[in-house]
Amino acid sequence: MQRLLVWGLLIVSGMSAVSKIQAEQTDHRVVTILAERFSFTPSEIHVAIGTSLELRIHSNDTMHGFRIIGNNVNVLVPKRRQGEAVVRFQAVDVGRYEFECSRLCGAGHNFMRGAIIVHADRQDADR
Ligand SMILES: [Cu+2]
Repeated sequence: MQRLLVWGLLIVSGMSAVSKIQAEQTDHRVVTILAERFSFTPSEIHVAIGTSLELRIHSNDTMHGFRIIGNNVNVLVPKRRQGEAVVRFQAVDVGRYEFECSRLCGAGHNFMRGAIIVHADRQDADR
């Protein structure tokens, strides 16, 4: 009986050590994006899986929108000098996550696109 208890304690302490390592490996990154007619800069953001990404989007001209396709993110980006939109994105799965302007802002509106690219390998992420 006592032996069983010792084993149980070993397993529990082993699990908490693993979750601690995972927590320490979570990268938090803040990226500032400039929105203007008709682009986002940067338009590609490369992160490693596990990254907690915070995007701070501000406009250099009129009001824009920022939508991540296939995700439920869709925010307004206030016009120049009126503040910024903050979007949080957890890089849970490897892949390419396209974003676009979601507010009709002029003739080139459809060109306002970009992507968050989530890599399995940390070395492929932006530094
Ligand atoms: Cu637009």
